[in-house]
Amino acid sequence: MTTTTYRVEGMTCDHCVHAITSEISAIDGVHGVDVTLATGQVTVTSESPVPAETIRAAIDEAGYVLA
Ligand SMILES: [Cu+2]
Repeated sequence: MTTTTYRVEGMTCDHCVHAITSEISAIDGVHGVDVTLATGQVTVTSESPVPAETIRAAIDEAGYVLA
């Protein structure tokens, strides 16, 4: 298992947390997504490292920006 923390800009409420969580959870091999709204931190647990571009695309799809 690999755990990586990213910072996402633009999240303001529980809806944002949900949108980010569901987009990243849909990535192959991702087992868990933990979002801390106050700091904008998104911690992703996956079977093997997920390419940063894949994470960026998912965050993009949800309507937010990878810092
Ligand atoms: Cu929101």
